[in-house]
Amino acid sequence: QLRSSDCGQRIKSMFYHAYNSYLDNAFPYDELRPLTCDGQDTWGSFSLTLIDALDTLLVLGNRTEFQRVASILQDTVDFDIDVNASVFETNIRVVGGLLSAHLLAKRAGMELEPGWPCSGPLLRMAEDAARKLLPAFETPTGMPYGTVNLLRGVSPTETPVTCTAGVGTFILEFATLSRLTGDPTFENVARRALRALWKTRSDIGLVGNHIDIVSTKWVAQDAGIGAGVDSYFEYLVKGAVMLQDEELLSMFQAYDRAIQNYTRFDDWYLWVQMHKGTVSMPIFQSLEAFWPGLQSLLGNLDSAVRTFQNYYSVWRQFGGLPEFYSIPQGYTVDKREGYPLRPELIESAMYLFRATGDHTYLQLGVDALESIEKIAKTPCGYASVKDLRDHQLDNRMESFFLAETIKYLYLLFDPTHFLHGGGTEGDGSWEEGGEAGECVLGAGGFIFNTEAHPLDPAALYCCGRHDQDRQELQDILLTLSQPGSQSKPPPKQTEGGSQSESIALKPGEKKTPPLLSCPVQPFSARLSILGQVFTDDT
Ligand code: DMJ
Repeated sequence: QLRSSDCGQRIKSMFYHAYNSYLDNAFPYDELRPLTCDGQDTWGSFSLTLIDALDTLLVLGNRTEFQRVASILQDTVDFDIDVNASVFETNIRVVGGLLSAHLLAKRAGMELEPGWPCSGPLLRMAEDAARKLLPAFETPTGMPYGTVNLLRGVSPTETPVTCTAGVGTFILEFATLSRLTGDPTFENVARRALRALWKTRSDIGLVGNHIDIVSTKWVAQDAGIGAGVDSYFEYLVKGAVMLQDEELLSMFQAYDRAIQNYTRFDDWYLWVQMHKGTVSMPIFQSLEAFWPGLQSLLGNLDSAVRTFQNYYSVWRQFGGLPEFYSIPQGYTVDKREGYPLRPELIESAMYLFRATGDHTYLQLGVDALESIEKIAKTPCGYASVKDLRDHQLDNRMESFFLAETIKYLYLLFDPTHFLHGGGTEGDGSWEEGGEAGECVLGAGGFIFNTEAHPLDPAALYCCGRHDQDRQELQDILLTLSQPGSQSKPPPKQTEGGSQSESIALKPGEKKTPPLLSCPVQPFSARLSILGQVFTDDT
């Protein structure tokens, strides 16, 4: 029953049923409407499902279709449009999807332009989309507005109230963009927003759900790990790993202490009032199901396993995860009985299977596969489940179904997939990698953004190095052009305060390992021991 290769085939068929239905009936709209077999624009007007699904094609091994779609997107998608778009969603789905596709382009057999991975058409598209989001960050606090008009910037009537995740879910994509392109603006705005948000935490160390980004007043004061907050915590952890950044990790650790203290009961996580710590909603939300995966990345396996078991029991009760589940009542919450084919529990199963090898997690994969086929399949796609009690459907197939749910399902059953890392493609070092100092990509595993778009940390260091080379050359030329001047120009200071590092070594000199790195370990392995790496004072 648990033959992984059979499951892999079934998951591929699921993908192509949904994907071909989208192409045949909905493209160029953002999403497929699986009950009426047509399309609709939802988060913008950028063929969102195609962008979100692009890297999944490669994950499933379809290089030719990846190449075809990459070139269609280059020819057809235009971000110069008069559309109000969510800053958060555009970032995680569009910028994240394009960045990931750009970084996978070589593996997909695409023709690469000189300078790749530090340049390329998909990178330019990602940059173009991200630039459209920058006006949202021009606020007194640096925390972004939630919506921006892609042509005209932020509307003067735009509400300053934004959810927490909408402020703190940029560092992965924006730092990647900055490090690849050499333009620090993106990383700087993402960091400024994170620091501003950090300052608003309550005396007991919690953040609420919605904040006024101008006045910094908390408008919704429920603190928890689910809707409105989730990926903020995810990005502190993944940002810390990808950028080897202690500041981000210590922010997360402080939050985690407060979360464990005030919100955790019997390995469930409840919602509490952010200032008092009193329970405000004793519910579990399906969006919270990413948490065991994140815990396993931090090495907190026991706790992750127990919380996963709680969540899996809810899945078994309904054959899916209802959006909200009342823990005391053991039942769904009124008007929140739907299951829009979200990925989070499958995502956690993937990480936990990698960490433990326990077949319970494969069983969840089989359950998910069967449930989705049985409840959600329609003649042209897969539909969001409106109500898990009677299996009524909604006329919507969210793009994350192809970007995340199917990708994580597939990766769950393929533990040797290249995206799991493991250092098979290099020895984890980029220092002397490749001929003539080329980058060694894929050497340290991948970091998934919150929409399951894999980012290759090695590329950031390659292009960062490329940028430093350029800067160093410029500095040398500058020095030489000042006759008589022997002095070295002062090192460049980044916003984070750390010095830009020269890669030019003196003969016999050894390169100092970058902060917090474990040079020969894949990033995925580093994640699993992060707790030790970062807390060991010795
Ligand atoms: C996705 O867009 C992302 O995973 C986001 O972080 C949360 N919501 C959906 C999936 O449920």
